[in-house]
Amino acid sequence: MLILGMGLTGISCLHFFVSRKIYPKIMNFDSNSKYIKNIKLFKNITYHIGSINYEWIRESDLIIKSPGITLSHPALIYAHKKGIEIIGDIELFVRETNVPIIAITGSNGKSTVTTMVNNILQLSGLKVYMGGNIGIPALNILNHSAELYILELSSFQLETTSTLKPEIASVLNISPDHMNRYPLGMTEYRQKKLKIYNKAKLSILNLEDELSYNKDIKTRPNITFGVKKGEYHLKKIYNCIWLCYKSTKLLNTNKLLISGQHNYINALSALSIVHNLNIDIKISLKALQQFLGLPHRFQFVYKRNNVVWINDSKSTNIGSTQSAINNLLPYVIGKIRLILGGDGKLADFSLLKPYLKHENIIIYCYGKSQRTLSTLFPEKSMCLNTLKDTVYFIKKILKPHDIVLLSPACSSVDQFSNFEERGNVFMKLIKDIHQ
Ligand code: UMA
Ligand code: ADP
Repeated sequence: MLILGMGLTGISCLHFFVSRKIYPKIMNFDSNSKYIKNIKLFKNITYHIGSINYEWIRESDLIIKSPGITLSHPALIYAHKKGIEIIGDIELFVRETNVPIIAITGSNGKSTVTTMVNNILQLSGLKVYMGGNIGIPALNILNHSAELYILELSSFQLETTSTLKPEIASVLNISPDHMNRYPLGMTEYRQKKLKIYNKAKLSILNLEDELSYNKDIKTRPNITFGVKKGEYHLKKIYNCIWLCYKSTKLLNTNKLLISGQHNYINALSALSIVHNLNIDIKISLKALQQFLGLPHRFQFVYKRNNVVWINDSKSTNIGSTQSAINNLLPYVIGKIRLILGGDGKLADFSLLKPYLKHENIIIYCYGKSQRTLSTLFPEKSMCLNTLKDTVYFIKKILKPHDIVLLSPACSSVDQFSNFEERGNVFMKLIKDIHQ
């Protein structure tokens, strides 16, 4: 047996096997695994780092692949040709448990909705555990007392999962992402996401996002949500937006601590997901009202001299930047100073153009994709090397009523280890320039 990838997933797989007195081998193709120290702590484990050990691949009867490694990696093509079974940690997890699973995927909003559902179910007294792409490897939450699992699943994880039979499955939305991993483009990416519905007992559908379901899925048991369409929807009554179920008003969104239409939709999807679980609606609404939002997601971090700073570092694709801009445009008096940049993952950034054309938006581009991004609107774009350079530059030209928005539409890995580090650096820079 062979584990590929010495990251969070690889380590969780090692713990899983070693606790069962099974001692797999572990390999990292790159030479830089930040978890090498953790691997060395395991007794009886042999590891290989920095290249492909074809002999180990040939000898293995099962390969457990980390999501960051593409199935089209030469080592995995070789293994596939040899007829070796390749699975991921989620497949291992579902083979191990009979506890019902709520499975959530989508291009944006997964972590937010997964947390909302977790909060609702915990407040109602259920023994639930959440994990998966949210940063807690699924195998780490395997627990004898669990009544329900909530799994956030990425397209990478769904690729190597075949026997998942979720009690409830949801694709929140689909917009372009990870095009560097899908040579066949959106069709391929969408196909991986829709796999979540294959054996689901109940499907939760975003009626306004036609890419996120298909005709066949629509004929199976489902609950629907959407801004206007859907059993769960939003309704504007005078100047207030309400969360509604069919003709019933549930909650005025001004009672929520999170803002932005995308978050109201996230709340609707969380309510749709728990709909069939016999949860008192009052408890669900209470949990939603207590939810503070997750850090680095459209997070208002600082206000001074009538300038607002927003950390949306978790925006790693075009869709999330679009929603951040849409949320702000109705309220902007000064300029939106939008910071874009990082690793674009071969995205077609021209899709951002309609959202950036507003005269109040000024664009600052940094990092690996800065040139491509700056060609969208060269007349109002500026290129800088780093996030630090960008923040210091913006500081000099800020005016009252401006909004500085870090919503980079790119992954962070060109200059940071992850979106958290990027967001934390941004917040530290804001603090530094205001001292
Ligand atoms: N590696 C190689 N060769 C490669 C690729 C990776 O050797 O070609 C090695 C790296 O050196 C590293 C290890 O594999 O040591 C990393 O594996 P990994 O990238 O799968 O990372 P993990 O630490 O296992 O984290 C993964 C998810 N990462 C990815 O899918 C890229 C985490 O999601 C997830 O939280 C974690 O498992 C637990 O389930 C992160 C993510 O960015 C947040 N996800 C993407 C997203 O949300 O857009 C899908
Ligand atoms: P994911 O886990 O899918 O990456 P997050 O909840 O972490 O989702 O949010 C990631 C980014 O997407 C953030 O920039 C956030 O503001 C934005 N976002 C959250 N929900 C939605 C949504 N329903 N539609 C569009 N963007 C969203």
